[in-house]
Amino acid sequence: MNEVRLSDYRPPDWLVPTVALDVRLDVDRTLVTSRLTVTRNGDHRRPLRLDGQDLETRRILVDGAPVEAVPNGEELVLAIPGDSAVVEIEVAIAPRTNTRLMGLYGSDDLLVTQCEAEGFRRITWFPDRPDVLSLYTVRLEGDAAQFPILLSNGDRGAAETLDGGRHAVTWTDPWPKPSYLFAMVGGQLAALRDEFVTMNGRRVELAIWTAAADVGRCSHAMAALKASMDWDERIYGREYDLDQFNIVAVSDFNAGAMENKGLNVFNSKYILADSETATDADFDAVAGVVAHEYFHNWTGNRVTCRDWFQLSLKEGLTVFRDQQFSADQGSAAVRRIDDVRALRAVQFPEDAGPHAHPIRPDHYVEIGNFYTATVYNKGAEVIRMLHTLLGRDGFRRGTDLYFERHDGQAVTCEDWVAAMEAATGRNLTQFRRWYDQAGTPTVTVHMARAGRQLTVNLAQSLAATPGQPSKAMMHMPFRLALIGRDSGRRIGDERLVELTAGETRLVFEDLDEPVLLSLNRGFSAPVKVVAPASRADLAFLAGADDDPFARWEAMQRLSLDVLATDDDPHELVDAIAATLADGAAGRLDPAFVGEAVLLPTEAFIGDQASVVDVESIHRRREAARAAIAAVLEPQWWQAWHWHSGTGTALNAGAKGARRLANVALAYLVTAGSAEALAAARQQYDGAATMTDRIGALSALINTDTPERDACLADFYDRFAGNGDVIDKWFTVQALSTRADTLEQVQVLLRHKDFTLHNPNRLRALVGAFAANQRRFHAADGSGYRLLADQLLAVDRINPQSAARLAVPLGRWQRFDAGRGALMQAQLQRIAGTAGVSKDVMEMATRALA
Ligand code: B3K
Ligand code: ZN
Repeated sequence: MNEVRLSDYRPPDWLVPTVALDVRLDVDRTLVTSRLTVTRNGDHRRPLRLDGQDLETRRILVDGAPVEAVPNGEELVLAIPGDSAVVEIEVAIAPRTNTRLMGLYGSDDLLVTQCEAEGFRRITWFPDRPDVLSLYTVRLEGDAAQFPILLSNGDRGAAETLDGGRHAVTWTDPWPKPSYLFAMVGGQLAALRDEFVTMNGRRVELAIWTAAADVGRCSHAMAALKASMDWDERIYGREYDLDQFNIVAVSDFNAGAMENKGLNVFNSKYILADSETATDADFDAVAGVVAHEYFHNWTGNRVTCRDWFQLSLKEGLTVFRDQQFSADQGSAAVRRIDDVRALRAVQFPEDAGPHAHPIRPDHYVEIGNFYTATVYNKGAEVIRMLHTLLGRDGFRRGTDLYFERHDGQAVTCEDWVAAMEAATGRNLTQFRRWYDQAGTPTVTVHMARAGRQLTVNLAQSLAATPGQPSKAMMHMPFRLALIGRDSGRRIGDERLVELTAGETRLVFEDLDEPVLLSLNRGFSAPVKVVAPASRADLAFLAGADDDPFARWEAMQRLSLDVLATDDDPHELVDAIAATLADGAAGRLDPAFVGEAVLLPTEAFIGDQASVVDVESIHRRREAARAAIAAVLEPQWWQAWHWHSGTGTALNAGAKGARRLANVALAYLVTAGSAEALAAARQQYDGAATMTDRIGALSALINTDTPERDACLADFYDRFAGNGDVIDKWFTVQALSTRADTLEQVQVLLRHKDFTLHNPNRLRALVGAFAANQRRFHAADGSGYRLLADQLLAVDRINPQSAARLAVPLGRWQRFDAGRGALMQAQLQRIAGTAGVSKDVMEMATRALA
């Protein structure tokens, strides 16, 4: 496998100041003529090297003269005698057979592009790297009936009506951009339109394009777009810079969305939403992704990445910005808990396994494999730590300087950190290690009390990761406070301690009562904290900590402690009862209560142990759920009665109420009374929102009851034809804890609505099943075999999608020897299959290393 290394980076030999594309759209054979001005970069005699993939090259001209160059695989080398030239190349491409969904491809009746990271080379020959920035003019031509709407980046220019029912539109983007931000779309689309006036009075036309029948489901996305534009002006002083902003929603898409300049392309899942079809979580995800892609206009587009090793420069920063935006829109505490939950569910395991890599990796085979939770979510945590260390104003001075210095450039993570240092005078030398070192640090806390004095010792450590046997100390902001064990109040102010050494000692004087530690408040550092605490103390903190994250964390720690044993879970039951009582008395909001009373997932419980014991974890967790359900049955009924039937409002209060009602319903169904099944059925039938409908179905899905079967059948009939909702129907079944789940998944793989061609559908069934710890990790390896079969089948269609399916098998070292061997055997089978893609090969071989 051919490895790309950060240390091999060299500036481009040739620059391409301008690109003119002329594209004749056709589903079977699209003709692309490019006209590139190229200029020699630096003092060298090297030829011009262009990247291309799956292109039929028809004609090459240099300065108007035909050239007899023949592509060598995925490279075309052109000798250019002078220091500049005009290169014209005509190629043909075949969108219909482009199942990789990279480059130009068909989705429903549309033709659409995806270029990040290396898709532009599937459209035309080009130096397809992010440090080559060009001004683009794009003329799109096609049949006027088949492609009435023709979109590309920038501002819309002249339209032409042509003979034979054809037409053309020319788009000009005034901002230089790398090829990965190029986009074009053609097809029958309708728009939801609006406008936004920027802080300097620029009137921007906004349009969200989708099938005509779906225009009514775009208003939430439109509201989120306008809110994002306003927020970025207020918080970061960033203004939009074109007269138009277009978004297109498509059904077939590898990622969530793409920030192409002025023409974002979205997975329809992150645009279309109404209360019938989208859950509250979906509404939040739509707003979050719309904001994320919009924020990329500055963090990614105006200032872009020099090379793909710098991916976190734009992704970590933009995730942090979208998290800040979402926190400002609703309950900041619940958002933070959700962010941490996601980090722990995906990124911590990645950082602890064979695919661990720093947020700035230093080598890759296929860059598509590095769009990871580490680069994105840990990357965002690293930016958040800078925000904490520098303070809000210092951070803003830093971003202002970063934009001022680097607007229009392709830069590195080092340039970002250097701007932060220059703007604030802080020395971030040690902090830079977050960019180089993989793995989740651990902070181990000890405390010693002597009279009125308390000494707290904080020790950091970081285990070896692949390729990094020894690690240096990190610089981390660690927030902590003392909580009085008698008063239940915070003692003194919260402290922000900067951990830089192996051990840090803190001394607190003049304490009048016993105290407990409230640690890593707000999850100020993305680390694991190990601190001794009795169950009674954790239960106390779960009721008294004044930091909402730490309060939730105390409940998680208590749960993990109880679930690690076969003990009677009464401490946990009591703590949940106390939380519900605080909620009922109005001392806690329902959204927080709904989070706090949820047990950690089986996967997260497994992450705490050195060897994941699949059966015991499941048995203990189910036993605890049953006890919590039975002992607190009256409280669950009360919570359900109070909070169900909230209607369709999307404010934080209504969302919180629905959340708690659905958690309560799930416990009631677990308790198993006939009344509970009837309540679930009633909620399902009368649901005003998808949150309530899928909440009832999820509560029933683990049962063996007529209610389950009836609701499941109704759900399919009710939403047949709506892809995003039918995905939920597949997922809810794949996540069932019932013993027949694997068999059901096999049946669903043959369902007429299942296809390997649609990445959402694949994730909804196969991806979801691989997250079902109890059933995927069947002791006989049948789950692993199923996953590997699907992976190999998808690899022939879409390698990027296939490679992601290798991740769960890469966890083999975490399981018992029997399961570990069965997982390895599937990885070996994958790696040994002839013709496997480099995407999959890289993931499988790293997993086996
Ligand atoms: N930048 C895109 C990622 C595209 C993924 C390509 N494999 C989406 C985003 O992070 O905003
Ligand atoms: Zn992004």
